[in-house]
Amino acid sequence: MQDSTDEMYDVVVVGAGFGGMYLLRRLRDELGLRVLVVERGDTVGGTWYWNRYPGARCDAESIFYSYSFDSELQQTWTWSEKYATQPEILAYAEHVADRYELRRDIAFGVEVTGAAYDEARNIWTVHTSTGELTAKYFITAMGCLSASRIPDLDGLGEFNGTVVHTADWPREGVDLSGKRVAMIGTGSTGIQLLPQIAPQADRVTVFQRTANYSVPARNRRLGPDEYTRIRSVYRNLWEQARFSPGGQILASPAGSVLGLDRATAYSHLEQRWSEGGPGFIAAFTDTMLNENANDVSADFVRDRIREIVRQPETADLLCPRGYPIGSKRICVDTDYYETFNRDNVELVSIRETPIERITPDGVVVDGALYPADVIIFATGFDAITGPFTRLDIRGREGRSLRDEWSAGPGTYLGLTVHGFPNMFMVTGPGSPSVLSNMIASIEQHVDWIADYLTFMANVGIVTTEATASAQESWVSEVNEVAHATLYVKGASWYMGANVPGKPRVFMPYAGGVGTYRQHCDLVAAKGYPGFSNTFRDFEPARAAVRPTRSDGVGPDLASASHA
Ligand code: NA7
Repeated sequence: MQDSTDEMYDVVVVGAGFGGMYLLRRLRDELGLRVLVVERGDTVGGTWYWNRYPGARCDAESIFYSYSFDSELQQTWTWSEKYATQPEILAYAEHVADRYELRRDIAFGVEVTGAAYDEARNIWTVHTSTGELTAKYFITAMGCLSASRIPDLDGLGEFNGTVVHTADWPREGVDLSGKRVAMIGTGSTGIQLLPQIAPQADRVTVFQRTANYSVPARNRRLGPDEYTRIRSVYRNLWEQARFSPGGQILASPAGSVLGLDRATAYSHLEQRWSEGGPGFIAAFTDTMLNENANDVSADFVRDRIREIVRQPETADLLCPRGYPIGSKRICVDTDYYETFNRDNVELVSIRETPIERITPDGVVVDGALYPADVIIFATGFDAITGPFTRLDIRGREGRSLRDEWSAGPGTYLGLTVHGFPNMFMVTGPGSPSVLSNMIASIEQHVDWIADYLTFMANVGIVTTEATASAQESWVSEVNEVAHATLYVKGASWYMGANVPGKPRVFMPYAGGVGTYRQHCDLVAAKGYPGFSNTFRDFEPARAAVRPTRSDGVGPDLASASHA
């Protein structure tokens, strides 16, 4: 890797997950730009590189949680299960890296610590653990859940046993056989992990602050016949997915639940429950819009929990209350609730009585010591903005992104930030990101950015920056859309509620992938309003630019050159 400022890249990208890999593919191979991707891990995969805890699995269907930009790639890769495991997703990421020879332009094992826009030279200086880089464009593809969090618990440093966070699981694994395990956190991760570790461990004590709603995955193998059928319609499926609310195809809702009697509503939900997967939340059109409608699905899940879990007190603690189903991310499990029927699993609620402290021997709650040899933190992430605010990113006049976002993130389209010229974000705050199938969002963001860079080159723009007013309107749009839903009623990481002191602002765009795409496409079709630009020192050729999509042919760059 280059470690001085004497050589300039067109683009420095942070992160070689699915966002960074597709950026490299498009910007390097189709736009002909000189791109360097900086990655702190030692291979590609991002989220799927780090989150290698037992049971880690994607809860978007594998046929959608994979790229659509190359139909040959799509037609030749075979997913073995409906919901892919972490090792299989990582293998896919590595396959993609090899197929497009991405590794040669990725600096592995290098951590970006900050980046600063140099106004005089119109370049970005990117600070890394091994030196500085310079580039015309700075693009982040850091994922939304990459800044993991271990809560600040008294005495943690004195614990005699092993401490591990699920997002930093040792590659060699953690031997839990015969061990007493304390598992803290019951979000999607804890819910996937528990059924895997309970059979190995001597004992697992689960510390639950908030009970989550979880639905069964009903994961299964994808047989050859099914795969042949999928391949024959893959392109069409993706075409629909791109314009769908969640960037993947879920069964259509059965209309409003409010006009239905409970038995009819329950029979719809029963069908979703037996089909499995996150489509449960989309059983009706108004689940996320109306509290009475939401109660029906929430009651249904509580009824199932009481049926599954034999001990009534444990079942009661596991029943989520006080917030709408779906307002915190719905969890998808395999045998989570069933695992509480095992003799070696104990549930401790820390809702009213938080963890007091950690001692050398275990976890203390309400004066009682729960002995442990291993503490597993399944405590999640400083989501969405955390990956940014952990870095020192400086825009025009040295303004700090951390300060700019101290009351909540401001972006234009979730892709750019006022005051930070020539910087773009993939799945940034204000985009559908975590409310969508990430791959659908990633492809759309990267395509949009690639098209915009092409447009800039064609018309001679050398500096582009979202205007304050465009950003304000987009932030209002994001807020308005969120406040029309029940998402804002849950103390979720979507709202920053899991991190003490973080502003409570709903961060993703809740209007759906399809609607968001239309917003972005409209901006492109209108010639990119909402930006203030400076131009090269000559009369620009006003080239016609047509937006492209992941499966489309890229714009003609033969005439495009960079200033
Ligand atoms: P989540 O969904 O943020 O879950 C973290 C869990 O850890 C959740 O149950 C938290 O309780 C709990 N937590 C967090 N901090 C503490 C403290 N200080 N004490 C006790 N318990 C705590 O993260 P996941 O990794 O499970 O999932 C993240 C996403 O990854 C997931 O949605 C998928 O998209 C994949 P809380 O609910 O905040 O009360």
